Amino acid sequence: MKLFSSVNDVQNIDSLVAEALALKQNPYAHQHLGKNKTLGLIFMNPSLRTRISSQKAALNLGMQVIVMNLDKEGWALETQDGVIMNGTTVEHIREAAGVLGQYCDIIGFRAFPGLQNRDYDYTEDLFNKFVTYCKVPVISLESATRHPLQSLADLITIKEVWAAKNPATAETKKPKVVLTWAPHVKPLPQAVANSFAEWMNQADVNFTITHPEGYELSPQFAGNAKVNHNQNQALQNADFVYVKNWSSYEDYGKILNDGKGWMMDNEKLKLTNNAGIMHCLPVRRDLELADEILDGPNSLVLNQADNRTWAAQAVLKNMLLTDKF
Ligand code: AN0
Ligand code: CP
Repeated sequence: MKLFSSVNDVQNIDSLVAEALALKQNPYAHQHLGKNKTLGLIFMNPSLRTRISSQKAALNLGMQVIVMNLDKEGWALETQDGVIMNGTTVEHIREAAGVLGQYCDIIGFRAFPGLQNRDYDYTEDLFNKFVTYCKVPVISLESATRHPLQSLADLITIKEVWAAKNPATAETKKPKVVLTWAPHVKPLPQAVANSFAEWMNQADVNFTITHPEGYELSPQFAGNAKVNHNQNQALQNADFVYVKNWSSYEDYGKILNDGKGWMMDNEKLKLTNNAGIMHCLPVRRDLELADEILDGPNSLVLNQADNRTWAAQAVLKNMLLTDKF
């Protein structure tokens, strides 16, 4: 694997999940694989989980890790070609990425969307330019439209919990997975929801999306998933509920309503099949998700965060094993 930017970069998602679960059982089994290899983690936006879990994964494989918050610690980046750089930008992405690729064997890169111009964000211009100019394998640490390491960790969590709950029938019985929109006060990217939908559409699950009207995801990501604007109906008999806010794709980057009545709480939990409740974190308590859920027995948010390490380690191991190395 030379690029991990979406589910389409993975040959077999079940094998990748199995690989991650094997690494979770035996984290140091390949501790010499990364000897004298350097992972660079380059952030244009904040991070807690992605930053630390990716470092941990690389250290488990014996790699060296360099981290840079490029938006704050680097020179102001120009991304457009053919501009005379007589304004505020100091360094072009062509040189910045080219230089970073010389120092690192694999690079993780995070760049959120501006949420101003849908066409621009959905071309993944910045992420794709970084991939082109750094010339080494790249892992998305969340780009404008996707967060694949998160989605892989989410799938690992679902498979793991489902197998533990149904030891005899996990292989034959599909869980019902519901992605539900949640309220928020800031316009957030669609990336986590897009990516989760893209992975669930390829996984062995029954998948439903619920959100208020106007929050339809891009058809490219929603695919053939069932969409229900009635949250209570959608939650019926759910085995897993994935809670996430996103801003509108149609009325791009906008918050369309106050989201009253959409927060997942213990009342709504009763509609489900005692569902595991998921969120990628960071979560705003009692706005996106009720305290009582986060502090209760159904919350899987820490399981998901734990699985971020094994997701990253499975991807890194795969990259270290490609012909290039
Ligand atoms: C980001 C998002 O929604 O894409 C990162 C989530 C992992 N969340 C926030 O900005 C709060
Ligand atoms: N879930 C996630 O990606 O968290 P961070 O933004 O803290 O990395």
